Amino acid sequence: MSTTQASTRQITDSESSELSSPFTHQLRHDWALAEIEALFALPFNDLLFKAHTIHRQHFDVNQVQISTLLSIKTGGCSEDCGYCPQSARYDTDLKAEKLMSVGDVVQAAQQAKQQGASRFCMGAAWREPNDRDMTQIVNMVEGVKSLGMETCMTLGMLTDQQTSQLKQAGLDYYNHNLDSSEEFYAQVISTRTYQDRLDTLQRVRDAGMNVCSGGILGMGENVRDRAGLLQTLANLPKHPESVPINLLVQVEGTPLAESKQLDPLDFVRTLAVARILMPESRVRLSAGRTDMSDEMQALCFFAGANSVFYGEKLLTTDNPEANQDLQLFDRLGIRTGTVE
Ligand code: SAM
Ligand code: DTB
Ligand code: SF4
Repeated sequence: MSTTQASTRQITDSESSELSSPFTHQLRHDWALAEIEALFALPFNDLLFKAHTIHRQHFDVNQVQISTLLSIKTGGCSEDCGYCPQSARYDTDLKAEKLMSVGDVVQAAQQAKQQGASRFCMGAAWREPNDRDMTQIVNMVEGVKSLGMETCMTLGMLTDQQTSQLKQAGLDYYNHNLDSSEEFYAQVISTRTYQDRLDTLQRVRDAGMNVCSGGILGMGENVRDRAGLLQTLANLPKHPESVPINLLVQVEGTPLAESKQLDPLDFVRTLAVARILMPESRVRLSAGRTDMSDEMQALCFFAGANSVFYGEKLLTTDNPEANQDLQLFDRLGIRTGTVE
């Protein structure tokens, strides 16, 4: 094809309808696995075009929401999640620490706010919170909220009573990941079931909190597992408001430390499919960014990612320096103020 022909090519009917109609992508909760696998199988450019078009119909594509994480209770966890440096079962050089004081947590949140974060996410290495810790947890939520920040917590499985305590305290989001497809999940974690996780998500929903739920890529799963994870999330009665897609941080001593490296383009593909399936959700480019090039992250934002964890630490592992992120946002013309 000559250059002239290439530059005067008419867009096809299907491209045209993707570009013009905001109504072609109603929220769906009935995705079949085969349909999702077909999205994964699209040529990369077709998939990214589709995802970016949907992204543009639902969001300001130059705006990224930023949250800062804090580990409020580190290590010594009873569970056997094969990826996690905080499990007491693996020798990972991590020093276990007890639950932080409310004052220290609120101080860390204040610092995160000064650096520009709009949401503060507090994580605990627990299978589930103990009822006797709930007063301290509730005080943390109230303290962080009083700074004018959005709050998020990830504490493991919850009971109905605990979800209503958190809701009453003003917790905005609860993070609880499905991690992978139901089939692959069973190869990674034996101490609790996929159904346990779905039950907690339902309780969070019933209590009226926003749901944050996603998974981890690069654990040795296949495309069908990635499709299965996204299918389960998208077919929930309501899409999670926030969908974190983590790249496995390979921590020495964990069973998954030697997993085969994921092709970066397969990571981008998964983000793109998440964007197509859940058009109104914040898709979060989560753990693993220190192993990603700026160019790969730029592709992720193009594919539909529109939130990140911000600040030099995730829970126990490294995240890019705040300055480095600000420079990247600047180079990409991305703003981080919230518009919600
Ligand atoms: N203990 C609680 C739980 O498991 O629900 C909350 C904290 S847990 C560390 C939160 C999430 O971090 C996990 O569900 C998992 O998706 C993610 N995560 C843990 N270790 C990771 C790793 N090495 N790489 C990527 N994500 C990881
Ligand atoms: C999520 O999906 N990723 C974050 C947050 N939710 C809690 C945690 C990533 C943890 C990475 C390993 C660590 O730092 O310990
Ligand atoms: Fe414990 Fe959560 Fe880590 Fe699993 S992911 S070992 S539950 S801290």
